[in-house]
Amino acid sequence: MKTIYTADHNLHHAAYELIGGQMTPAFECPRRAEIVLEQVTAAGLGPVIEPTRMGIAAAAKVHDPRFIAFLEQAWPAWLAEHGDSDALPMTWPARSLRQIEPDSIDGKLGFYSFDAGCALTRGSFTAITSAVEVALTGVDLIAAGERAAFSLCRPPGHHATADQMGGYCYLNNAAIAAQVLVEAGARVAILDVDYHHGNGTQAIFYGRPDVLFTSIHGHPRQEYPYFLGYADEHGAGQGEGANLNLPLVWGSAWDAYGPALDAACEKITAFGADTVVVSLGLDTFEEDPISKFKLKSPDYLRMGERIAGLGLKTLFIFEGGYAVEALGVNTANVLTGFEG
Ligand code: Q9C
Ligand code: ZN
Repeated sequence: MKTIYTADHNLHHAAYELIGGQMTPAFECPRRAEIVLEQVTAAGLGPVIEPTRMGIAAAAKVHDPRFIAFLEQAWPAWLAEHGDSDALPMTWPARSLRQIEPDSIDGKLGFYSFDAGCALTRGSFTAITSAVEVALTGVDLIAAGERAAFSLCRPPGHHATADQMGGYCYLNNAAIAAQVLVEAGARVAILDVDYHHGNGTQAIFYGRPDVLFTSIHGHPRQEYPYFLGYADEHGAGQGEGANLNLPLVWGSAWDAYGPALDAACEKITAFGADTVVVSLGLDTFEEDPISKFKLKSPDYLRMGERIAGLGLKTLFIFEGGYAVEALGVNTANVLTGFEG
């Protein structure tokens, strides 16, 4: 299969994140995409192509245009207020507070985010928009008849909601791709295998019957993003039945993960999908520095085989994964397992 990649992702590079009370070098770093590119190339998976520069008008199909405008304008406003340091939110409109967009950049950063894991740097908006183009170029390949494609997006997207960034995510690459596929006539299911619940993707499609969202992730009682991802979230209104969460507890290995993946795949088959968008996070790996599942490198071959067993058109969209040394091999293993 083809991989879509652009070096633009390097323009987004947060210096630090606050973890466990310590300013720690940011886990979501440019090297992640570079090592995946290296290993996908070494595995001989197929050509690596640049994204088509179609712009991000399609992002407004799932995101609030005011949020997209905020992302575009945030850096110059931060630079004027604070100088050339990472733009980070620190105050949020939590329970008891008013939901009114402030004028100042610090207020806006809180209004349009749900955590502090989403720094904006000078080139972030270029990287964010290029990641959307990488995802949409994957859509074009599928629409043109390819069985599968790998959109090597960075920054990731699945935590981003219609109007909030968070969890290293800004625009929801997978949700935008899924929406464009739907509008092209596809019946789309999303399979989110990132360690963290894809709260943004779930929220975007929660009331809709036409896109199925399935996710296997750390249980929200234990794991980020903490406030969504329970098994009793089945969809709302017309979307009732089109959402499946399979939370697993800390320490889960393939013996628990494999059956959960089977359950997600059976739901996707029952939904009658013809296309699956895979939010491909590799932070389920046993050595991931911020995660607590225990998958091993060969397990990713099985993951790819099981996804191939769906027999559907498949768009892989890169999400999380922070054990950088093994990240490339683990990603290539999913794709190799899929190709069979
Ligand atoms: N105690 C993705 O994988 N912070 N995002 C975790 C660790 C947020 C992960 C703090 C993790 C976000 C795309
Ligand atoms: Zn993750």
